[in-house]
Amino acid sequence: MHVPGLSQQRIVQIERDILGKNDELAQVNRARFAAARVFALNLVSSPGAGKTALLVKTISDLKGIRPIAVIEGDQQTSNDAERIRATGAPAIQVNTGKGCHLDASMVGDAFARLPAIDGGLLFIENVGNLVCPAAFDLGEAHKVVVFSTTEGEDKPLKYPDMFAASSLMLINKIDLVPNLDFDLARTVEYARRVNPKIEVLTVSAKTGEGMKAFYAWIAKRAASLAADAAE
Ligand SMILES: Nc1nc2c(ncn2[C@@H]2O[C@H](COP(=O)(O)OP(=O)(O)OP(=O)(O)O)[C@@H](O)[C@H]2O)c(=O)[nH]1
Ligand SMILES: [Mg+2]
Ligand SMILES: [Zn+2]
Repeated sequence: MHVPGLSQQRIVQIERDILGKNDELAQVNRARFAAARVFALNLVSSPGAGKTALLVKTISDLKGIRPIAVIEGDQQTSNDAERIRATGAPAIQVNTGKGCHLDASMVGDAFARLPAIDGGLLFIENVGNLVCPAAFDLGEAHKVVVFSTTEGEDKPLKYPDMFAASSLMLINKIDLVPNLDFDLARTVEYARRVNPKIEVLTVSAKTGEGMKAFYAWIAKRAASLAADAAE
Protein backbone atom coordinates (compact mmCIF):
# COMPACT_ATOMS: atom_id res chain seq x y z
CA MET A 1 0.00 0.00 0.00
CA HIS A 2 1.14 3.59 -0.70
CA VAL A 3 -0.17 6.68 1.10
CA PRO A 4 1.32 10.08 0.13
CA GLY A 5 3.04 11.70 3.14
CA LEU A 6 3.33 8.48 5.16
CA SER A 7 6.41 6.28 5.29
CA GLN A 8 6.03 2.57 4.54
CA GLN A 9 7.08 1.84 8.15
CA ARG A 10 4.37 4.10 9.55
CA ILE A 11 1.71 2.46 7.34
CA VAL A 12 2.70 -0.99 8.56
CA GLN A 13 2.52 0.25 12.18
CA ILE A 14 -0.97 1.71 11.66
CA GLU A 15 -2.17 -1.54 10.07
CA ARG A 16 -0.77 -3.54 13.01
CA ASP A 17 -2.50 -1.27 15.54
CA ILE A 18 -5.86 -1.57 13.78
CA LEU A 19 -5.68 -5.34 13.47
CA GLY A 20 -4.39 -5.72 17.05
CA LYS A 21 -7.31 -3.71 18.44
CA ASN A 22 -9.72 -5.67 16.25
CA ASP A 23 -8.38 -9.00 17.47
CA GLU A 24 -8.89 -7.96 21.10
CA LEU A 25 -12.52 -7.02 20.42
CA ALA A 26 -13.02 -10.24 18.44
CA GLN A 27 -11.96 -12.21 21.53
CA VAL A 28 -14.52 -10.28 23.58
CA ASN A 29 -17.20 -11.20 21.01
CA ARG A 30 -16.06 -14.83 21.05
CA ALA A 31 -16.39 -14.94 24.85
CA ARG A 32 -19.89 -13.41 24.64
CA PHE A 33 -20.96 -15.97 22.05
CA ALA A 34 -19.56 -18.79 24.20
CA ALA A 35 -21.34 -17.51 27.31
CA ALA A 36 -24.65 -17.57 25.40
CA ARG A 37 -23.77 -20.89 23.65
CA VAL A 38 -24.20 -19.09 20.32
CA PHE A 39 -22.59 -20.61 17.21
CA ALA A 40 -21.49 -17.77 14.91
CA LEU A 41 -20.59 -18.01 11.23
CA ASN A 42 -19.08 -15.18 9.15
CA LEU A 43 -20.26 -15.42 5.52
CA VAL A 44 -17.89 -13.86 3.03
CA SER A 45 -17.99 -13.69 -0.78
CA SER A 46 -17.76 -11.39 -3.74
CA PRO A 47 -20.88 -9.23 -4.30
CA GLY A 48 -23.89 -11.23 -5.43
CA ALA A 49 -22.61 -14.78 -4.80
CA GLY A 50 -25.82 -15.47 -2.90
CA LYS A 51 -25.10 -14.92 0.82
CA THR A 52 -28.49 -13.40 1.59
CA ALA A 53 -30.34 -15.93 -0.57
CA LEU A 54 -28.58 -18.79 1.27
CA LEU A 55 -29.45 -17.23 4.64
CA VAL A 56 -33.11 -16.78 3.71
CA LYS A 57 -33.29 -20.44 2.66
CA THR A 58 -31.40 -21.62 5.76
CA ILE A 59 -33.59 -19.64 8.14
CA SER A 60 -36.81 -20.89 6.52
CA ASP A 61 -35.57 -24.47 6.92
CA LEU A 62 -34.06 -24.21 10.44
CA LYS A 63 -36.09 -21.60 12.28
CA GLY A 64 -38.29 -24.13 14.09
CA ILE A 65 -35.21 -25.96 15.37
CA ARG A 66 -33.09 -23.29 17.09
CA PRO A 67 -33.11 -19.52 17.53
CA ILE A 68 -31.41 -17.64 14.68
CA ALA A 69 -30.32 -14.03 14.29
CA VAL A 70 -28.46 -12.20 11.55
CA ILE A 71 -26.06 -9.27 11.38
CA GLU A 72 -26.02 -7.82 7.87
CA GLY A 73 -23.10 -5.77 6.56
CA ASP A 74 -23.35 -3.60 3.45
CA GLN A 75 -21.95 -0.23 2.47
CA GLN A 76 -25.46 1.18 1.93
CA THR A 77 -29.16 0.20 2.17
CA SER A 78 -31.03 -2.09 4.53
CA ASN A 79 -32.26 -4.34 1.68
CA ASP A 80 -30.62 -7.49 3.03
CA ALA A 81 -31.81 -7.02 6.63
CA GLU A 82 -35.33 -6.54 5.27
CA ARG A 83 -35.05 -9.78 3.26
CA ILE A 84 -33.99 -11.57 6.47
CA ARG A 85 -36.74 -10.00 8.61
CA ALA A 86 -39.31 -11.21 6.07
CA THR A 87 -38.44 -14.76 7.24
CA GLY A 88 -39.33 -13.80 10.83
CA ALA A 89 -35.73 -13.82 12.11
CA PRO A 90 -34.30 -10.72 13.82
CA ALA A 91 -31.68 -8.87 11.77
CA ILE A 92 -29.54 -5.79 12.34
CA GLN A 93 -28.16 -3.93 9.34
CA VAL A 94 -24.72 -2.36 9.71
CA ASN A 95 -23.88 0.18 7.02
CA THR A 96 -20.14 0.58 6.64
CA GLY A 97 -20.37 3.69 4.40
CA LYS A 98 -16.99 4.01 2.73
CA GLY A 99 -15.78 0.91 4.62
CA CYS A 100 -15.50 -2.37 2.77
CA HIS A 101 -15.66 -4.92 5.63
CA LEU A 102 -17.23 -5.51 9.03
CA ASP A 103 -14.98 -5.25 12.08
CA ALA A 104 -15.30 -6.79 15.54
CA SER A 105 -16.53 -3.57 17.14
CA MET A 106 -19.46 -3.28 14.68
CA VAL A 107 -20.40 -6.91 15.33
CA GLY A 108 -20.17 -6.50 19.12
CA ASP A 109 -22.49 -3.46 19.01
CA ALA A 110 -24.96 -5.19 16.70
CA PHE A 111 -25.01 -8.40 18.79
CA ALA A 112 -25.85 -6.34 21.91
CA ARG A 113 -28.87 -4.87 20.07
CA LEU A 114 -30.24 -8.25 18.97
CA PRO A 115 -32.71 -10.20 21.12
CA ALA A 116 -31.11 -13.06 23.10
CA ILE A 117 -30.61 -16.22 21.03
CA ASP A 118 -29.02 -18.46 23.70
CA GLY A 119 -28.09 -21.84 22.26
CA GLY A 120 -28.80 -20.54 18.75
CA LEU A 121 -27.13 -19.58 15.49
CA LEU A 122 -25.73 -16.17 14.62
CA PHE A 123 -25.07 -15.54 10.94
CA ILE A 124 -22.91 -12.55 10.08
CA GLU A 125 -23.16 -11.57 6.40
CA ASN A 126 -20.03 -9.61 5.60
CA VAL A 127 -19.73 -6.91 2.95
CA GLY A 128 -19.43 -8.44 -0.55
CA ASN A 129 -15.65 -8.30 -0.98
CA LEU A 130 -13.15 -11.14 -1.36
CA VAL A 131 -10.21 -9.11 -0.04
CA CYS A 132 -10.06 -7.40 3.37
CA PRO A 133 -12.82 -9.28 5.25
CA ALA A 134 -10.23 -12.09 5.33
CA ALA A 135 -8.05 -10.07 7.72
CA PHE A 136 -10.76 -9.18 10.25
CA ASP A 137 -11.67 -11.69 12.94
CA LEU A 138 -15.21 -10.94 14.14
CA GLY A 139 -15.24 -13.57 16.90
CA GLU A 140 -16.95 -16.13 14.66
CA ALA A 141 -16.45 -19.88 14.99
CA HIS A 142 -15.74 -20.14 11.25
CA LYS A 143 -15.60 -18.12 8.07
CA VAL A 144 -17.68 -19.63 5.28
CA VAL A 145 -16.78 -18.46 1.79
CA VAL A 146 -19.63 -18.49 -0.71
CA PHE A 147 -18.40 -18.90 -4.25
CA SER A 148 -20.87 -19.01 -7.14
CA THR A 149 -20.57 -20.98 -10.33
CA THR A 150 -20.60 -17.82 -12.50
CA GLU A 151 -17.45 -16.26 -10.95
CA GLY A 152 -14.69 -18.19 -12.72
CA GLU A 153 -12.72 -21.14 -11.36
CA ASP A 154 -9.55 -19.14 -10.70
CA LYS A 155 -10.92 -16.97 -7.86
CA PRO A 156 -9.30 -19.05 -5.07
CA LEU A 157 -5.91 -18.42 -6.70
CA LYS A 158 -6.57 -14.71 -7.24
CA TYR A 159 -7.92 -14.07 -3.71
CA PRO A 160 -6.06 -16.71 -1.71
CA ASP A 161 -6.33 -15.05 1.72
CA MET A 162 -10.09 -15.46 1.81
CA PHE A 163 -9.99 -19.14 0.87
CA ALA A 164 -7.12 -19.75 3.31
CA ALA A 165 -9.11 -18.14 6.14
CA SER A 166 -12.33 -20.11 5.49
CA SER A 167 -13.24 -23.51 6.92
CA LEU A 168 -15.94 -24.20 4.35
CA MET A 169 -16.50 -23.22 0.72
CA LEU A 170 -20.13 -23.26 -0.38
CA ILE A 171 -20.27 -23.48 -4.16
CA ASN A 172 -23.62 -21.81 -4.80
CA LYS A 173 -25.83 -21.49 -7.92
CA ILE A 174 -25.12 -25.10 -8.79
CA ASP A 175 -28.52 -25.08 -10.58
CA LEU A 176 -26.97 -22.88 -13.30
CA VAL A 177 -24.25 -25.38 -14.24
CA PRO A 178 -26.09 -26.83 -17.27
CA ASN A 179 -25.89 -23.36 -18.87
CA LEU A 180 -22.24 -22.67 -17.99
CA ASP A 181 -18.76 -24.01 -18.73
CA PHE A 182 -18.13 -24.43 -15.02
CA ASP A 183 -15.35 -26.83 -13.99
CA LEU A 184 -16.14 -28.00 -10.46
CA ALA A 185 -13.08 -30.22 -10.07
CA ARG A 186 -10.75 -27.39 -11.07
CA THR A 187 -12.39 -24.96 -8.62
CA VAL A 188 -11.98 -27.44 -5.76
CA GLU A 189 -8.40 -28.17 -6.77
CA TYR A 190 -7.52 -24.44 -6.73
CA ALA A 191 -9.22 -23.92 -3.35
CA ARG A 192 -7.35 -26.91 -1.84
CA ARG A 193 -4.06 -25.64 -3.28
CA VAL A 194 -4.57 -22.52 -1.15
CA ASN A 195 -6.12 -24.33 1.82
CA PRO A 196 -5.72 -28.15 1.88
CA LYS A 197 -8.16 -28.40 4.80
CA ILE A 198 -11.06 -26.44 3.30
CA GLU A 199 -14.32 -28.39 3.17
CA VAL A 200 -16.49 -28.03 0.06
CA LEU A 201 -20.23 -28.35 -0.48
CA THR A 202 -22.23 -27.63 -3.64
CA VAL A 203 -25.56 -25.92 -3.07
CA SER A 204 -28.35 -23.95 -4.66
CA ALA A 205 -30.18 -21.34 -2.61
CA LYS A 206 -32.73 -21.28 -5.41
CA THR A 207 -33.67 -24.97 -5.62
CA GLY A 208 -32.50 -26.07 -2.15
CA GLU A 209 -30.14 -28.67 -3.64
CA GLY A 210 -27.35 -29.59 -1.22
CA MET A 211 -28.69 -27.50 1.65
CA LYS A 212 -29.22 -30.48 3.96
CA ALA A 213 -25.48 -31.16 3.87
CA PHE A 214 -24.84 -27.55 4.88
CA TYR A 215 -27.22 -27.89 7.84
CA ALA A 216 -25.46 -31.12 8.84
CA TRP A 217 -22.10 -29.30 8.65
CA ILE A 218 -23.48 -26.55 10.93
CA ALA A 219 -24.80 -29.11 13.44
CA LYS A 220 -21.50 -31.01 13.47
CA ARG A 221 -19.30 -27.93 13.86
CA ALA A 222 -21.59 -26.40 16.50
CA ALA A 223 -21.49 -29.64 18.50
CA SER A 224 -17.71 -29.81 18.32
CA LEU A 225 -17.36 -26.18 19.48
CA ALA A 226 -19.72 -26.91 22.39
CA ALA A 227 -17.66 -30.02 23.28
CA ASP A 228 -14.43 -27.96 23.24
CA ALA A 229 -16.05 -25.35 25.51
CA ALA A 230 -17.13 -28.05 28.00
CA GLU A 231 -13.59 -29.42 28.36
N1 LIG B 1 -29.88 -19.29 -10.09
C1 LIG B 1 -29.51 -18.96 -8.84
N2 LIG B 1 -29.52 -17.68 -8.47
C2 LIG B 1 -29.16 -17.38 -7.20
C3 LIG B 1 -28.80 -18.39 -6.26
N3 LIG B 1 -28.46 -17.79 -5.11
C4 LIG B 1 -28.64 -16.47 -5.30
N4 LIG B 1 -29.06 -16.21 -6.57
C5 LIG B 1 -29.33 -14.90 -7.16
O1 LIG B 1 -28.12 -14.14 -7.16
C6 LIG B 1 -28.40 -12.76 -6.92
C7 LIG B 1 -27.59 -12.27 -5.75
O2 LIG B 1 -28.01 -12.94 -4.58
P1 LIG B 1 -27.83 -12.31 -3.14
O3 LIG B 1 -28.38 -13.26 -2.16
O4 LIG B 1 -28.34 -10.91 -3.10
O5 LIG B 1 -26.23 -12.27 -3.04
P2 LIG B 1 -25.32 -11.63 -1.90
O6 LIG B 1 -24.06 -12.41 -1.85
O7 LIG B 1 -26.10 -11.51 -0.64
O8 LIG B 1 -25.03 -10.17 -2.49
P3 LIG B 1 -24.39 -8.89 -1.73
O9 LIG B 1 -24.98 -8.85 -0.34
O10 LIG B 1 -24.83 -7.73 -2.57
O11 LIG B 1 -22.91 -9.10 -1.73
C8 LIG B 1 -29.90 -12.66 -6.70
O12 LIG B 1 -30.52 -12.29 -7.93
C9 LIG B 1 -30.30 -14.08 -6.33
O13 LIG B 1 -31.64 -14.38 -6.63
C10 LIG B 1 -28.82 -19.75 -6.70
O14 LIG B 1 -28.49 -20.71 -5.97
N5 LIG B 1 -29.18 -19.98 -8.00
MG1 LIG C 1 -26.44 -9.89 0.59
ZN1 LIG D 1 -12.26 -3.47 3.86
